[in-house]
Amino acid sequence: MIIGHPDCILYDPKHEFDGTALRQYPENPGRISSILAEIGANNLTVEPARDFGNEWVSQLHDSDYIEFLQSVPSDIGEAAPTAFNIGGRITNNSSFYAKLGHYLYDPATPLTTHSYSSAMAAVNCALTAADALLNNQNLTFTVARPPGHHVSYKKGGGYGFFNQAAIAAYYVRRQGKQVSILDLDFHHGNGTQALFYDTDEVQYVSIHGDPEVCYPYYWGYVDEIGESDGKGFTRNYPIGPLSTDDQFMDTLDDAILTVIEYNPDILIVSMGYDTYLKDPIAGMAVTLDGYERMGAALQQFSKVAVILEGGYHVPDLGQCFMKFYKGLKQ
Ligand code: OKP
Ligand code: ZN
Repeated sequence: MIIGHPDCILYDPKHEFDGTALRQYPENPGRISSILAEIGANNLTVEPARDFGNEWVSQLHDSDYIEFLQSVPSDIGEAAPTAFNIGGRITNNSSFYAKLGHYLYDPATPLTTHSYSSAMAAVNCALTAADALLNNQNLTFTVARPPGHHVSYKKGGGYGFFNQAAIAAYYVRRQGKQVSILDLDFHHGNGTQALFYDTDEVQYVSIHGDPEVCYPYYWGYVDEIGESDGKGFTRNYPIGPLSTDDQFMDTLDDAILTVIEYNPDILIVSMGYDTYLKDPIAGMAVTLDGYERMGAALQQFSKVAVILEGGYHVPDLGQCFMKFYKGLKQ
């Protein structure tokens, strides 16, 4: 079952600041069209997401942060912080730009009036995908954006505003199921890690580019394993930023053993196709065949929800998705 929502294409900023210049925004609605075209070409269909309201978003994100995203002034255009709050204060009367630097943690995630609607649609897709596993489905996929795995309790960034994979995991955990999140996006899911760092309620396992050289830079080292009740329930597998299919698969086999130890009823995959060899912003040396192999390696799990995170080579993104889909489905 594949799940989508029309609001996922509303958020459409034109530019990001890449440290030197403005460039075309890589995380754009064309990503969705690329995947939908491939889904259509394979005679598959997309089911609409259900509306879960605000309840589950509010469990994992701060209410003032949610309100801030909901009340972006209509004349603001594409707003990025001019200063970050690294330990100071805001008040209820703080201006929009003061709050912007307080609630975002990177300069390359522009906030627009549509950020909230698209992020909320992506949450509803993830919740619909997870909820279907509690009923009669065994395998669900979202075709949704923006990505969410960099988003923590009250800090957006990494192209996203709500952490839909974490929210879906929390939801199934509250329904009494054991749940693991396996994060295969190129980038470390620092937001997901932070949300579950001190709890054994959700296991978080990630494979990603070495943080010494790869965004988000400051998280994802092997010795980050969780704390207090969460000790041992976060596991990180940093790998070389140019890893091949074979290297990725070797690490995936190890990561899968770690998930099997936890023995989840439900596996949530934070899936990014930005490990692809042609990815314009990240990219390892993973090929289309590599995605089929990754999918096949996950067949052993009985209930899997695949949540879309990154993947920025728009022309090939649909094929990456479909290879992974077919590898996992067979
Ligand atoms: C979101 B997801 C690299 C700049 C990276 C932000 C990347 C966000 C990725 N030169 N800027 O994990 O795919
Ligand atoms: Zn990524």
